Amino acid sequence: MPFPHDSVRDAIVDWEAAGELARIKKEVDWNLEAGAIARRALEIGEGKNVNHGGQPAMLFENIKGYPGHSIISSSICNLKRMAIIFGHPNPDKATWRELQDLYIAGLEHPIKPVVVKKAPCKENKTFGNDCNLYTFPAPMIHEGDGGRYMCTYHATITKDKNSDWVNWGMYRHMIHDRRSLGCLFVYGQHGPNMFYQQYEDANEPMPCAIAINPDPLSAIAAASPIPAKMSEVDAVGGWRKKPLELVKCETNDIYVPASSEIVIEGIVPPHVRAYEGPFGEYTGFRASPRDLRPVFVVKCITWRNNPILSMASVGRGRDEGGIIAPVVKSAFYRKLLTDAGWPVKEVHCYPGVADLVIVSVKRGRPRVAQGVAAAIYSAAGGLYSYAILVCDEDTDVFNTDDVINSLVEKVHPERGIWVYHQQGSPLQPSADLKERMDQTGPQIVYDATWPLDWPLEITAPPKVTFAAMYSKELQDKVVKNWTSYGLK
Ligand SMILES: Cc1cc2nc3c(=O)[nH]c(=O)nc-3n(C[C@H](O)[C@H](O)[C@H](O)COP(=O)(O)O)c2cc1C
Ligand SMILES: [Mn+2]
Repeated sequence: MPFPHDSVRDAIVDWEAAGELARIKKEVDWNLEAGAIARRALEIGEGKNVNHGGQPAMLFENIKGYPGHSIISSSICNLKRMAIIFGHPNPDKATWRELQDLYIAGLEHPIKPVVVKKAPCKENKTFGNDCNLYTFPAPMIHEGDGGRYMCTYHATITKDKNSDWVNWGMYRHMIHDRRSLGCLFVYGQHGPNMFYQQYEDANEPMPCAIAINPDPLSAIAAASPIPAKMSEVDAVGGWRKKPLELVKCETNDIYVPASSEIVIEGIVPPHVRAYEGPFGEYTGFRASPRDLRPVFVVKCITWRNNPILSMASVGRGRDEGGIIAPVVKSAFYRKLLTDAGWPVKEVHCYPGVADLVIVSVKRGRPRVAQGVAAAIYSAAGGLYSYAILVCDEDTDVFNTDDVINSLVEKVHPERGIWVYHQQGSPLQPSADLKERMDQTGPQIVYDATWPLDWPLEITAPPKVTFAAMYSKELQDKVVKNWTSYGLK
């Protein structure tokens, strides 16, 4: 199947051909079993720092009580599956940095979508009181979740009230009843800002559509910090190098990816709240309490024949967010910092613990760690990056041993740690309950750069590594003779 993939079904063909998809034909219960299988798979190999390999995506084809339905889980949980959908020429060898570059190239050459009249997502339709979310096998993912989650990997689409800007975001939705969903609308995120600051302020319902399982690049766009006023769909066009096909909703003026498996149309009414959550979260903890949150009221559901629902069994480690962020957030921060004139070399949101942002910088600018951190913490999506490690440029941010070495050996315990109070995350496990509920949790910066007033040759301890200690001549000799020493 050639790049780009027009639907998740196209991507499934390619992932399967690359050994990156398992079809699970045995009957599986939507009630905890599917979530448990996916969670275990994501934890196999933990600690081994594998960027390729790991467990495949899973297509559950036999869901108890739901003939004709299936669920795909963990679609983007390793670098290789992500490389495949970005059209990388050699997915087995792809690096984080190469994917960051593909990501930025798309943003710099956005392509507008095209509108089609006929679309696969319209094969089935229900309206008003005939809508029933329980038609679909929405999973109870973790023990302790507040309900069945219809949307954990999707695009929630809203329109700016004052301009043409359309936003796609990935905000989880729990089923309340046949026709309503809860929304985790975090302050500072684009779609939630539109709701709180525009529609709710004007006491108007916000039109909204949720596209479940669009083509995989569209799902990645929804989970990406695309700058405000730029529509995620234009970025998708840029990555595809080809426009994406959209189709109009039945009950409002929102356009959705035509190949989506399921589309839920509706409104988010002003000043209505219902208890949402809790939910097992990507941090590896269930930190955000059940709370009163906005409600999505369903007006219409359309879907493809034999629809494929998506599921992210998020938790500790390399779930969807933990793998997407090292590409999309790292690329966004690198571009943002570089454009603002910070002397940044590399940025790496750590795979699986992507709230840690590792930044390497060229020496020279005073207070560089503090400046870099303030820029990240003030940026869109920066509220999820509450630990930043700033290193000198000779630290390889993609090398875990090098990163931990810098954190422990170069961060001065008194002078190297800075605490910020910018935007807090409601999901931050280390913040206390009130801080989580108010979004006022603090952030930390570890400065692992040698102080500017240390003359490097005199005060800074020299690095003791093969590359740093020996002449190029001797290094070349040792490498050349390696096998003749009897070594592998
Ligand atoms: C699987 C997954 C689930 C997510 N759930 C939420 C959520 O419930 N609420 C939220 O505010 N952000 C959530 N995010 C993060 C946002 O999707 C991300 O910050 C994105 O940039 C939001 O779009 P926006 O920048 O247009 O607001 C999730 C990300 C992933 C990968
Ligand atoms: Mn956005």
